Amino acid sequence: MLYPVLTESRGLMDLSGIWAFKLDNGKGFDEKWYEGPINDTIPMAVPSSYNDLQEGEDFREHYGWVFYQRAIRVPAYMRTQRIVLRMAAVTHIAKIYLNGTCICEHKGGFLPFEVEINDYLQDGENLLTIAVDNRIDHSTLPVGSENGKGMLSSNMFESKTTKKRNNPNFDFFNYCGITRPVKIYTTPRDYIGDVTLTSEIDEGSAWVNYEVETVGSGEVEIEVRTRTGELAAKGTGKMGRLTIDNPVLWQPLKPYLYEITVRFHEDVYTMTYGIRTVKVEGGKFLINGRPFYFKGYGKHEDTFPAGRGLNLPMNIKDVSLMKWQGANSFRTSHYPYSEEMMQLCDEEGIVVIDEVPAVGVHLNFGGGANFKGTPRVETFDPPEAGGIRTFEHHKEVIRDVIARDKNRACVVMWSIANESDSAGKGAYEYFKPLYDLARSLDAQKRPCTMVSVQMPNYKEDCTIRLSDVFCLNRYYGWYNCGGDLAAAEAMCREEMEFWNSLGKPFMFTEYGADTVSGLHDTTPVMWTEEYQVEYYKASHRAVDGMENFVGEQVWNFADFATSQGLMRVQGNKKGLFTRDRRPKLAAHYFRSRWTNMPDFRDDKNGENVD
Ligand code: BDP
Repeated sequence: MLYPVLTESRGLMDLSGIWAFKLDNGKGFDEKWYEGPINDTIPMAVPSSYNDLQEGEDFREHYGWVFYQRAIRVPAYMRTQRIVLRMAAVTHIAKIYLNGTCICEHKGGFLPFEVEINDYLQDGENLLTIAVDNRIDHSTLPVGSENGKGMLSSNMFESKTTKKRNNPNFDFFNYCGITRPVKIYTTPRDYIGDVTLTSEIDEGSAWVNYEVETVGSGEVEIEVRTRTGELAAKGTGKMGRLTIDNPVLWQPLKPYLYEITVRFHEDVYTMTYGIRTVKVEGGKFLINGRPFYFKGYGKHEDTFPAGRGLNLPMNIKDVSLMKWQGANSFRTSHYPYSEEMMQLCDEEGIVVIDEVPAVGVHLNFGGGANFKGTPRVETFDPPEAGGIRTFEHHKEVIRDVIARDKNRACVVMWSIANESDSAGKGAYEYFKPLYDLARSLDAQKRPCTMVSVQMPNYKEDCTIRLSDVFCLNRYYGWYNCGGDLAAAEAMCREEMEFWNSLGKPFMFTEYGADTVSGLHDTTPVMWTEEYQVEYYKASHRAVDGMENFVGEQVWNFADFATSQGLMRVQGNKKGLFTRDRRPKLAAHYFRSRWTNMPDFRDDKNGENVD
């Protein structure tokens, strides 16, 4: 799906701003709040998560629907064109009403969707209402407990409350709302529907293969220009292969983006594109044929008070901090990040593992703060027996993330899930078709992975049969052997020797220790800044030098909000940075480690070779 841009043929209006907002009191749909201006609303920022923008538990922990509303007018000169309303992310379920008519419904909180609105627009003022449901259960991604019931991780014993609430089967706060921009864009009636690009490189030469999807009649023309505007290649026809002379490649931290212009009849679409290749060969992860080493993080889109709302200044700051630390990559744990962040990574040369929102596909374990999950149910049992019902939706999110991000140079691997029940009965049967789907949809044929949870029976993990790269979340020295780093190091090494023996690349996609900023001790005890540093040093002693170990992504870049729980101190504290991006001791430790560590394994001097 194309990102909306302003061109000589396309209009663009951003509907960001203050909208009217109201929590559903259970009557919103019966009273048809979408048919007219809603009474007693409060102002609400769009885009943003709403949860932290008003005080009190009832607001923050609201369970169910909320309504957003605003008036829109569309300039008369645009009305001859095709007019599209595009939501970049509404978490988790949306119903879109225009002048009282439901024009679109969508499930999934982290990917864009759109609807043509010409037939519903009136002259003058139009009433746009977006109803948003934040409920999660065994059919949603991410997964929550069924029907607003279930054990909270803060409960040692069963609670008698009948109050329904979201019980995430994952370790981050269930921030909701219209979290990314809502836009209106226009195209001519005959228009460019999609563009797919792939690259080949060979000893100083490069080719860009393109395929353009169109609606209507006309001829396709495509141009590739350098950053300074010189023509690098051009072609005609819906698909073709363009030769790029003297190509400049997109490289980690040394990005180069070409400008692509596609014309079709009256329509013009422009985008940037980086030429690079990605391949797994033996135990190596090759970018442009060179063995890359991932240095970076699992992250979250999580800031105060926007929650998961698009925060452009923080995105810029985060990439700046990554560079300050000598990092080169991150994973979009645990859902696709904003298109603006992906564009920034293309422009800044930050390598991304792109993850779908499949977290919590493990009914006996909810990750981090929630060890309980939903007991006595096998994850992949048939739905009638209480098993997970995410399979069809899982296919949708894979399809949609690839449709959105397929042309991005920064994306080097797809992550099909985080910490699923990948050693459970039926896991291979559930996941094999999903890997097949991702592989068939991605024209760039990027490697696929699934991030696996620490478990004693790791040799039964179905990722061994399915993944191109083994991505491991390991907490030796925290959830296991906490306070005994010598034992942690030995156990970690023993397991890593197993992964190293399989002949494929493997890496840490999570490892870390909760650390409250400002807690210090001469003896490094758990929760202190000193312990976090010692924890990482022990982990590194266990894996450094292993032949097929291709990277280290810490958990987490920064502290982040979670559900309340006995193991969470106003959120998860495993950040190298605090939530407001102040460095802990470990941030300096990694800065010194990573700035002395090359981005490519074939670079013995610590200098990257062009
Ligand atoms: C893993 C999860 C991650 C958690 C982390 C933790 O993948 O979402 O936040 O551990 O416990 O279970 O900190």
